[in-house]
Amino acid sequence: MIDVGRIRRDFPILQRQVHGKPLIYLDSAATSQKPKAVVEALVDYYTQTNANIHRGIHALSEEATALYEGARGKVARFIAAPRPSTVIFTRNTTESINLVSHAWGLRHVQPGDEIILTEMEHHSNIVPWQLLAQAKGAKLRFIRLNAEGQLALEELPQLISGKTKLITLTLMSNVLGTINPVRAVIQAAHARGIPVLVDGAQGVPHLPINVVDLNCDFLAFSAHKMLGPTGVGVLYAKEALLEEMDPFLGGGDMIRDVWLDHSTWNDLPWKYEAGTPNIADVIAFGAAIDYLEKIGMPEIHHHEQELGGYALDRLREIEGLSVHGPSDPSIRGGLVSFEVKGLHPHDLGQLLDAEGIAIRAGHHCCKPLMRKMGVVATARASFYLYNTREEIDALAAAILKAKEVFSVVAHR
Ligand code: 7TS
Repeated sequence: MIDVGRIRRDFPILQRQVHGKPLIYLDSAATSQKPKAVVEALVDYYTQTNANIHRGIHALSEEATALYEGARGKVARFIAAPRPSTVIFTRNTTESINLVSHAWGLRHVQPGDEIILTEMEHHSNIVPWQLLAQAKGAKLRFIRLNAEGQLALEELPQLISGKTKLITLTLMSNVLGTINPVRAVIQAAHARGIPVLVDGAQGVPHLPINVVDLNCDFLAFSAHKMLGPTGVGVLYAKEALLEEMDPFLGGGDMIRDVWLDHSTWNDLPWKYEAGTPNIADVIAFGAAIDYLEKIGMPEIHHHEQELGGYALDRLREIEGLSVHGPSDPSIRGGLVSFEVKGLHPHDLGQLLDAEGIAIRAGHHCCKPLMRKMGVVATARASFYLYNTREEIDALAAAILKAKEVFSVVAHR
């Protein structure tokens, strides 16, 4: 059991008011809030250490380099990567996926080849593959969803063929909350010699993850969704893939030597980190990981699943409200997308905001999924380690109030 009261004291923003009401933050799937330790790591870095890394021989530069590489070590430990050099810092999940679609995709994907995605992917795990497919004359195929918002995995054997070059899928849907059986997909893919990219943007912040045990080939995720700052993403990849791939961006730090007509590449991981990286935010991300590990990922997952189940129960009590995604809470993470009959998600979002409750309303960067679901937008409440049952009660009460306000307005 985690001590949510104590955790909340570490997040100064949770003390503030919005429109005169205590903030109830239910939008962590968009970005999480940050504990004091992360903010302090940023302040400490800029007030005590600030220098460029990997180049100076002066004390500050050496200290900054040690902190930056130390954060890489923390990320590697967090996902159980075999070596820190298999952890590449990027700007976000989106950039990590684009790194693979360029550095791996341009080399390996040929005309007529196929890449398998799923119908529940975020735009950032669709558009890079569309660009690659267009550039290479390749084709995208999709694992379909069933009515419960789960992958129709029984169709996978028919989708995989001798032309399949990669399978890419999200660990957890940012709309449906579905936790996908990525292990089964990876096993099926590897049986045919096909690598798998896991979009961990929603999964890694909430579930214990071990990349060796999972045996994924690529894993992409963002610091800002797991208590860290914006502007830092991670790409983990198997060492052999990183060794063999070409660089993504060219410039300083990623080279071993440069002549006027050609260059050679630095060792891993720096081969993929061109230019001055986001030093301060990477270091503060290390503080976020320390924080998550102190609380414990199994405990965080358990808390969120409990909250998710409670939210399903409370929201389903509301007349005219339907919840999207699996009805079984054990295959869902801590987020709930829903629809209230007669109330547009944006109107609902605004009415909840007036009560100090932050949810997200929109297409959640999943337009193909919205079309599949037959909606233009959903309302979504998402939870993290700092949320409570009382906040879900407040959400349910505010939805009931919004329904009343809206029916009064609609009948005037
Ligand atoms: N993949 C998934 C599954 C996501 O949910 C998101 C962001 C991304 C990739 C992209 O992450 P980024 O850090 O590169 O932007 N999802 C959301 C969301 O659901 N609401 O705001 C951002």
